[in-house]
Amino acid sequence: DDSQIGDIESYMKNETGSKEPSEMFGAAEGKNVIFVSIESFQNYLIDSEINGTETTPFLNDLKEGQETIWFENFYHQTAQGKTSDSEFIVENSLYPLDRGSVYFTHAQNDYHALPEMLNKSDYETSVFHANNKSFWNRDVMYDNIAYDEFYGDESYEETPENSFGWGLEDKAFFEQSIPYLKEQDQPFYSKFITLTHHFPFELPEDKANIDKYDSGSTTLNDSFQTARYTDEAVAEFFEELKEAGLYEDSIIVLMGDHYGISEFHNKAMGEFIGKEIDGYEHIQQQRVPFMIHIPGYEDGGVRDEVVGQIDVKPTLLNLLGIEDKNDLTFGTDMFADERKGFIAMRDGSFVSDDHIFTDGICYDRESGEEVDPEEEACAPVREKVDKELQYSDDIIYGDLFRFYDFD
Ligand code: GP9
Ligand code: MN
Repeated sequence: DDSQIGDIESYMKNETGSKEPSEMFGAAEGKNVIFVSIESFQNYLIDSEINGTETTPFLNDLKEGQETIWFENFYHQTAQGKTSDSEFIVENSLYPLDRGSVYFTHAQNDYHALPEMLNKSDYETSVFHANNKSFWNRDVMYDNIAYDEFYGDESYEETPENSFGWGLEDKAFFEQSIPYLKEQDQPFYSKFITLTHHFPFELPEDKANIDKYDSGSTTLNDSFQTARYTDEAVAEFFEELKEAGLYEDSIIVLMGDHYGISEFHNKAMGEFIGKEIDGYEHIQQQRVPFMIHIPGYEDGGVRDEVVGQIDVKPTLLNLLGIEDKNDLTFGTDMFADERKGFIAMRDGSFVSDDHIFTDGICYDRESGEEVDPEEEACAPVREKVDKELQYSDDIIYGDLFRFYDFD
């Protein structure tokens, strides 16, 4: 009922970190936002090499440049809804559900999502994804949260040469998207969802520019080839944006949507990274790339704050100089000094500044050592995590935002 929203509102306004504008407020004011959701990309790929060849030469260089801010401790927070969960978290700064996909089960709820907010600030908003529009119920959800345009598979030309497996390859996807992107009124917010680096990570051999890894897991072995392909596709996309005259006035945000290598491949992954995968390392493997590229920016580099998908919405709004005191988010602007101090996973695991907690074990974040259970070091944050996940579920199951006045 509507009495519940009161407590939740005060929690979201007062206890999820600073809501004041940060140092980066307005740093990308009026710019277009090109948001690239990179399928299944995890941080093990970044700076990795197979037989002396870099897997992601473009992304490696990009993150080193002064025009890019790279958050090396950025965690995905998705559950069974995979890509759709990552979209939901980014758009709403709410948590996904612990089973199913919110995109399917609660697509008709009242939300206060990023595209709706951007529309009010005169942005044209769109999504590009070369797959069936009803996959993950996107057509319904996108309509509800007010994206202006959705370019699905019928907007692309698929041939036997430019597609395999899941469909259109990323290189063709970006190339064919450019004419549509040019049609957008500026400023625009456009989300691109890639597909090539998707399980089972099979790439036609003549398109592979890196060897496979050699381990007991075909999945892990093959993943380097599709990752390399997608890295090349993103590199080409940057060039195409420049040629189209769209680069200078845009910021480009790159994010991995969720893990690609599941825990069934822990043995092979452990060999690859050179350490055994215990609970601590399993959580660390949930880090995915998050880079903000701002053409002309001179103060980029690596940042080590503990951040996650829940923080993306407030961060982007802050960068664009859009302040909305009534918005309700569980995340915090990544550039804020005063942060909430933890990233919660859907199963109750978490990463805080000092600890990593999962499967009932509390680890020291820096050393990876188990903390003596008697100390209950993780207990205070655990309570907050459980409360926050419960609040998020209450909002979704009760459709509670319909009782809250965002204006
Ligand atoms: C499908 C694509 C992949 O459209 O987003 O979905 P996933 O299996 O990663 O959730
Ligand atoms: Mn995905």
